[in-house]
Amino acid sequence: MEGPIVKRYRGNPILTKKDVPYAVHTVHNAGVAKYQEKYYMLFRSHLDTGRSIIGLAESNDGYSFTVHDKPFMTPATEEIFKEYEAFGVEDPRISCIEGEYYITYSAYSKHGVRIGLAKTIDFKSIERISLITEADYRNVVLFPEKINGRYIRLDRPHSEISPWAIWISYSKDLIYWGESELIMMPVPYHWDQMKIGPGATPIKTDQGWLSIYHGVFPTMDGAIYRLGVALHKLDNPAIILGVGDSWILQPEDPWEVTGYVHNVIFTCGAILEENGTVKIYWGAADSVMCVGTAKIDDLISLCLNHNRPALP
Ligand code: BMA
Repeated sequence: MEGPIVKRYRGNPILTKKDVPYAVHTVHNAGVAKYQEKYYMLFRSHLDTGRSIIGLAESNDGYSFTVHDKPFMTPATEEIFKEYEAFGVEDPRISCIEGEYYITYSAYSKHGVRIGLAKTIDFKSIERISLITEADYRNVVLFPEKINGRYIRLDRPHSEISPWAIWISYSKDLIYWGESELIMMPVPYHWDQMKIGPGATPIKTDQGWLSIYHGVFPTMDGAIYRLGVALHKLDNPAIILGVGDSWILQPEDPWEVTGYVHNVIFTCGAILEENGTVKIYWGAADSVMCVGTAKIDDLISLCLNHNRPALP
């Protein structure tokens, strides 16, 4: 492999608040999916209040996006969602399951942060389905197909006595989840030692499910958010075949190092193309959206050949 494992697109950042036809301060942490040959991006934006809403942008090539006139998702006005989204909706992930696009997002309120599940079939309208965790959870992402007859998700519950880590849960109907299990932990004094969380929707490959996750390292100048990769067994994603020992992307460009929150690379979406490259989308410094490409084989090789254990 020559050069960095993830090649940044030269036209980064690909989306900023200047591209949004309504008043927002940021464009970041977007989920991405392909629908009818187009790329659809659901991005998070901060409002004046500091609370977040979700906008929609579309693209023919995955690099040049046009933002729709109106936000796609704002805090709900109807119960029960109204009560739990009052402080905003954040960080959407999109999983296409049997032709329908499911969106998991963080719902903030005075009660804490929990995960909402919504659905769209056409990126025109959205239907909320259920709140699928209690507080406090963030970064929940669904596998894009049922495995052994069940839906599966990666979870990130919050804990006061253990570093925040990646769990897995199962469901028959997408609403009721259980059999939860801790599957991956941060490693002490490593780039992801402070906390880890699921990132992009897992990508199916013939060698396993590739998960691009975020890992956080604490410094005297605050946290540094980087991306790493893990490979989960195809027919049983609770088994991790390998976690890449080194990160694949860290804040380096000026808009990644400085912004609303400095030193942040945070992904909610990646697309595997037919030529074996993955477009990885990331929010930079909680301010703008960027994209880069990696070869799926390089990411898998990192997981299988230069790895560390998923659990201590
Ligand atoms: C996390 C989340 C992300 C954000 C990151 C860096 O806790 O809030 O949405 O990108 O912090 O601020």
